[in-house]
Amino acid sequence: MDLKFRLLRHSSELHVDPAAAVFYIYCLKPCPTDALPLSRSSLVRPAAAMGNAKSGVVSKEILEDLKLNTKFSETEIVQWYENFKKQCPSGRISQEEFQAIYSKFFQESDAKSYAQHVFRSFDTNDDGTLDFKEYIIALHMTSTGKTNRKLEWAFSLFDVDKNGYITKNEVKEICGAIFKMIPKEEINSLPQDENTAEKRADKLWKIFDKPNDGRVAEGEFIQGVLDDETALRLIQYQPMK
Ligand SMILES: [Ca+2]
Ligand SMILES: [Ca+2]
Repeated sequence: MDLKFRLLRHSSELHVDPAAAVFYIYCLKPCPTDALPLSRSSLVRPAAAMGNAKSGVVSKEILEDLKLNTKFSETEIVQWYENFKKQCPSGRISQEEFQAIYSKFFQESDAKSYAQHVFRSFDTNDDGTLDFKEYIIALHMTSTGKTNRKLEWAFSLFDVDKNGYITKNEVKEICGAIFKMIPKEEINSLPQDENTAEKRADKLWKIFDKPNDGRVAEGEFIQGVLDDETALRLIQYQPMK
């Protein structure tokens, strides 16, 4: 079984977003639950003891920050950092690289615009690249299940202009991007009322915009998805196979 399908299998078991699976591919981490091959003591060295500044040890500050703000252990973060530096010696992932990884994952469809939006949602400091910290936070947010954390991320994905509200046009934009990722034969088996990007957006918007004020705040979005299984399904794309 190739890496892609192994990851798809794991992603559906663990309700991991394809975005997280893409990140696992990036760091060549076979699956989220794999035991780490190296012992903790061999991985964690104090930054000051480093003989070579380029030896790829994560800084204590970033490590502490990520331990505090994600579910990952020190050992996991350190191993991801080592892999990250191997894959990405510059320490930054560009939008083009990110799109290329997505395209590998979705070979039968066009994931380009979705990848662009995902990249934008992870690039929290808007500098056009993803650094290690943004990368680990992204992995953390997308690899949890139906939790507020993942829904906060989903909200930021839909809030294209980052103004704190989602409008119907933004829902249309993201539904359009999601739709391009769905292979043709899967589209044929979708329910009548969600088999185009417009219908999907309409259906989703009806669930969210209850007071009809034309915009949805983060809290309304998260509550809407928690209250409605259909909304949870429609905001994301889980490949069928
Ligand atoms: Ca950035
Ligand atoms: Ca917005």
